[in-house]
Amino acid sequence: MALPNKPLGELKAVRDPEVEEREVDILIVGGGMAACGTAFEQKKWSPDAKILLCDKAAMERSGAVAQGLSAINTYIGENTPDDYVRMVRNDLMGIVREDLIFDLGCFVDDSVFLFEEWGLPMWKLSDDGKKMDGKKGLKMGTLKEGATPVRTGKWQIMINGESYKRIVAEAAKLALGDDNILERVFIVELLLDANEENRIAGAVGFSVRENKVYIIKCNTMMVACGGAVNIYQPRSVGEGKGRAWYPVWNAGSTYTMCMKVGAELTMMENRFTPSRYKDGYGPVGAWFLLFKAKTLNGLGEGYVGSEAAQAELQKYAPYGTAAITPTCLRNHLMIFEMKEGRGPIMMDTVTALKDLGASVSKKEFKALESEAWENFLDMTCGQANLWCGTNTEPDKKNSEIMPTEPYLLGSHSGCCGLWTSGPDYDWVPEEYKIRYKDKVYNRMTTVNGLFTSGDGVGASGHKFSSGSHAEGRMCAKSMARFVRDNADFKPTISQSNEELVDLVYKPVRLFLEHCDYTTAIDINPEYLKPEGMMYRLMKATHEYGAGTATYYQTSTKSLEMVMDMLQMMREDCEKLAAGDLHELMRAWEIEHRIWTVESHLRHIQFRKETRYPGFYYQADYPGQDDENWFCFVNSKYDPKAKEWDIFKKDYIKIIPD
Ligand code: SFD
Ligand code: AMP
Repeated sequence: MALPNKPLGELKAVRDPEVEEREVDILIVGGGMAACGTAFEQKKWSPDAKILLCDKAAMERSGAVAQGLSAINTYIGENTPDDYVRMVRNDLMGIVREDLIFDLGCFVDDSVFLFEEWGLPMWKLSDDGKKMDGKKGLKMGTLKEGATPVRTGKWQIMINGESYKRIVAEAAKLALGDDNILERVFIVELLLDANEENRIAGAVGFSVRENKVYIIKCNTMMVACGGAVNIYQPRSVGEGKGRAWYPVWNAGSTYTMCMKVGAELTMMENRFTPSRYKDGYGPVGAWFLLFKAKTLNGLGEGYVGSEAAQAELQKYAPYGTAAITPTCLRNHLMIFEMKEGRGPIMMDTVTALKDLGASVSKKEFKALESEAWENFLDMTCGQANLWCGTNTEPDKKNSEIMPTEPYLLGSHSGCCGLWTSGPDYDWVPEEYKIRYKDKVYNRMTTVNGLFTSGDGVGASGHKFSSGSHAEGRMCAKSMARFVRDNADFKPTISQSNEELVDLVYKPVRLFLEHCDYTTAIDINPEYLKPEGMMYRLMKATHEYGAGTATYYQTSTKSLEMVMDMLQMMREDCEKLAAGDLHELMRAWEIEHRIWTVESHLRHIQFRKETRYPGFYYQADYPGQDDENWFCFVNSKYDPKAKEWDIFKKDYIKIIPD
């Protein structure tokens, strides 16, 4: 249940927090789209199971959909799951888990139907082809009944989505019941079973509203804490620093917590460097697809069709020459122009709106103009504010777009994450199935009983909000079976409660021991604050790890250097100090970020090619090397030996071209 908002100021941390123990059958970590999917579905499949969901924030507005969205980017509709696989495979330069993508493609629309049933307004096409949004759209019937959505692209549909997350969270909360939800509880680490190798048994976390540590035992667990944001120096500075495109609260917890208990990661070298409206981070999809806008270089030229651009795309055939240019290559073309001195890149909103105006009535044009604003007001309201603040009327003045700092995620146009089992169908290769006691559990990681979904599942991007929800629901079914099959399991945790409290509250105790030594509370020879560590991490990745400082380029030597820096940061994290509960969360967030970044850069170091130009460049290995690198790169951290292993895994083609 949500605790009330805090009074003025942060709650001071005390040395000895209260401890609350819980034991459940199913633990859901995270409260975003995927976790809400699991929560909603779980009650149906495990009506008698004890379930608990922990979200670090309040579910109504937590995660990537906090501000809402104006489109659902994965709706199969009249398309086929095979075609969906082809689209994702092409966008991610060939190397994906086709079993996971196909499986998702078969289920995703059902989540979209549920959203509509729960009250999310979807745009519809009227019989004479007019776009009907809000209540007008509702009059056209539901998608499930066969109404036609307003497609922007082949896969995307328009919604009135400011309250999207509230609607999805409400259904999840009603399904679980308030007593089975802990909000404002940050999970710090997962716990393995004391008696059985490689078996999940629980998690430990703390409340950010009370001095309380939670120790939770479970039979099975789904971790969906989203992707990793604020791991690179953002382009925004000063007051704007908190602004980023993806949710700033997601700190790589999914990847770090799972890897620390030994779960295998895949494609962590992949990242998403999105092109966004400069400074406000407004998404560009609606402008490209719905408004049919084009980008211009600084000379006012539509550079995408130029000979130079086409020659660049040729280098990356067959992806570069496909009907839809992959996201990383669209970025590559922008970066190419900028490096050639032909920046900045502008979104030609003026021409797009003028052209649209010519083909529709005045009234319809007014509606489109409103949508240009609503598109941002629904999901990135800061961008609409920035337009106001800079006197930008999109029909009169073009706006600059720019590749942002990199993000790590597995549900949008990126594919890093955990290596999970595919479904147990006969067409799924054995190599893609993960078994526990001879049974295959879809979306289980290589740690027995530990599942993930959404941004957590690697090698299968382009799920977006709807796909993440659907994947969470798919996990629920697997987990229900897992709990039934292993009903006699008694989770046992090797650490004592005291040891776990020592771990979680270490930054608080260090602070309380030494904070009186200096007059400036943030400066102390005995400790450092998470804020300082954040700047250190961002500076290192920015300059050496292919951040914006170097136009996303790194090299063998830079990688070697940043690895040393990361090791030092991990050592120094032992001295992180936190005076209040918010700062304690910051301390754990930076720890999670550092581990996630390390795995990202280790993977880049291992893959000796540049598979995703436009997302990052390995200067010593430019271009793609299909002969040696048309494979997954996977890695595993051994929690006992405290060592990393990184290796190739075969890609298996399932869906023909
Ligand atoms: O415009 C802990 N996304 C879009 N999806 C679409 O379908 N359409 C769009 O229009 C999309 N666009 C978009 C999108 C996201 C953002 C931020 C913008 C625009 C501005 C992507 C989707 O939103 C995304 O794919 C899904 O939300 C991913 O779902 P999931 O469940 O994997 O992640 P989450 O929703 O962020 O939830 C994470 C949860 O974890 C919690 N959490 N809880 C406990 N302990 C910890 N240590 C935790 N760490 C995190 C979070 O609080 C949250 O509840 S557009 O760009 O294309
Ligand atoms: P974005 O707003 O960039 O996050 O994109 C939203 C959706 O539109 C995603 O499904 C993208 O893959 C897709 N998209 C964005 N830009 C383009 C483009 N220029 N061509 C094709 N698809 C695009």
